[in-house]
Amino acid sequence: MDFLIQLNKEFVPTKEIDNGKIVKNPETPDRLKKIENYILSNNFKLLESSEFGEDVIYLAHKSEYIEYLKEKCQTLGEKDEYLPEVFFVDKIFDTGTPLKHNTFEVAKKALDTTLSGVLKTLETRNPTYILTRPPGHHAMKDFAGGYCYFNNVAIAAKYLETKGIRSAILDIDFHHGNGTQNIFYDDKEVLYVSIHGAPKIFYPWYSGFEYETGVGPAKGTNKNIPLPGGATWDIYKLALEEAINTIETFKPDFLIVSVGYDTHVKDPVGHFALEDKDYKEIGNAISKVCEKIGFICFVQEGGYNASANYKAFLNLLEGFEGTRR
Ligand code: SP5
Ligand code: ZN
Repeated sequence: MDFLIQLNKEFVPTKEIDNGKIVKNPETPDRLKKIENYILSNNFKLLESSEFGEDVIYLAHKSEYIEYLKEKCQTLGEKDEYLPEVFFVDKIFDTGTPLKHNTFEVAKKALDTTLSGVLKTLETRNPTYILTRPPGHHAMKDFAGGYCYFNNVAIAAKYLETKGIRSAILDIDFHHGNGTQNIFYDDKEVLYVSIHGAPKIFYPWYSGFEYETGVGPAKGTNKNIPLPGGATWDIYKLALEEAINTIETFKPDFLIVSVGYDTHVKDPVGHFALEDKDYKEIGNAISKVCEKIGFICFVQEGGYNASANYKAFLNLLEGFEGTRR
């Protein structure tokens, strides 16, 4: 596995409104620092990121949204943090996704890092892990939300689509990637498969249901596998098998994994009960499907307990690399 890292340490959101109360925002660089440290101190191949033009953002997002975000950030001072108090106003669909003066800039850097990783993978055929933040899978065509501003994996898949490369996106963050679903709902060239906490109970509540399968020619290219709170490996395993079967049937050229460790039992935001060793099984299962697909990238999404993230990551890596050596 090769790596790219962009933690945007100068971007630290502090607030979120949860159930009407102001609470601490968990989406900070600290949550990924242990993983970064491990990668940097273990002689892995670290790939450089290059800068893309702003036109890549338009592959998945609407111009009104992109321009709003850019202009709003420009009005903010270094210490300002703009947080809407209601859902779906000012191009932000929740109350946990604040704007700071550098939000546009850092979200673009996370995107550049993701695209760089994906292009490197095309070149080298090596699996790549893109350790970056802010995350992306909640960002819709025209709304930020869920700590996400630009949908890193969606833009990557659209970019690949312009080269005639068909992708599947496997989303194993605890939360449904409503943004990724939104962007590909009518696009039959990209398969979106997600395993997540049932939206009847868990964020983002309005999307992630089993009956959402895509529209028009894209019907059947969106698959949601919602699971109950407290789900352990015995339940999760079946969902993962189903997800992988769906991917194998689609026969993508490229697999992008939206990887979140908020499925871990010790995560403070997610509500599953996966344990360290379960991530070894996940890594192993993904490595097997990759024997049939040419290219794979992992892109970081959620995970809010730094130690749990680190252990989950180590196990995932071990499970993934185990069968490849
Ligand atoms: C990338 C990612 O993992 N984003 C997750 C966003 C979750 N945001 C807030 C969830 C708030 C749930 N609060 C439920 C009320 C319990 N008091
Ligand atoms: Zn999440």
